Amino acid sequence: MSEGIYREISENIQKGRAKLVKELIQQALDAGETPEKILNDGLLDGMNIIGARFKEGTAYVPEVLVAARAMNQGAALLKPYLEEAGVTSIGRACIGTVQGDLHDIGKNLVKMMLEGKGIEVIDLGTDVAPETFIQTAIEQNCQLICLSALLTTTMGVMAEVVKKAEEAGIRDKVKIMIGGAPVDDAFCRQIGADKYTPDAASAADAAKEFLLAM
Ligand code: B1M
Repeated sequence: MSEGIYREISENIQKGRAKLVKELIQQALDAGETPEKILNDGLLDGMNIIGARFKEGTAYVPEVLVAARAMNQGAALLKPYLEEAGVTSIGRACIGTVQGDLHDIGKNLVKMMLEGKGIEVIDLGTDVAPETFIQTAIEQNCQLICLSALLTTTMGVMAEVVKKAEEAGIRDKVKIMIGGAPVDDAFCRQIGADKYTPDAASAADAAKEFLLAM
């Protein structure tokens, strides 16, 4: 199958045509294309382009929203193909986008990749208060707390989560992982979190490494 299929998926993500995106993904899968390449060169390429247009002011919120919906539906279709066959649970994580932040596409991708590594994931959704992460980790026995933030105005909430984990006396029992466009390794060290990863696949690798070492 030609590289054209990825361009078509990308273009239709940008136009928010969820149904067509799903049909194209199925065609690509049937033709033996790998789910990782479909995700990276098709879905994420489309989201990156609409993201750049949003930034320069040539795409607006409604267009970004329909693109996001197409992206989420396409990613859901790919999910079973990205999961490692027959894996049993190696641990439990809770994940969410921090308080004040409604972006969930990256968080959903991280969730999907974690599940693909055999990690049970409790998805707290978006706009999640620091206390909710801590309470969930305690009540549900989560070894990992995974935080996503896309806004410079909300990344500070991650520091609150670290602080509340210390106050609750669970800091040495959980690993706190962070990610999202405005954060980096230096910020991770600054707030005392355990790991920053730049993308969903490396987040899943790091999570697995933590759980196997715990
Ligand atoms: Co918003 N938005 N947005 N937005 N939005 C950004 C983030 C922005 C950079 C666009 C811009 O202006 N340049 C900008 C933030 C600027 C800043 O803070 N510096 C911005 C803004 C300003 C806003 C609003 C304030 C706009 C407004 O209303 N005036 C508003 C805020 C609402 C709120 O949250 N309170 C807003 C709203 C929205 C929409 C609702 C329209 C929509 C979200 C829809 C949804 O999520 N369901 C939206 C979108 C889609 C974007 C952009 C275009 C795309 C984000 C995205 O989904 N990318 C974004 C611009 C951009 O990024 N180019 C933008 C694809 C996704 C796969 O990437 O989430 O980065 P990402 O996830 C990556 C990695 O970061 C990583 O893995 C993923 C890839 O594998 N990752 C982790 C993420 N979490 C991780 C956790 C980990 C590890 C890795 O460990 C736990």
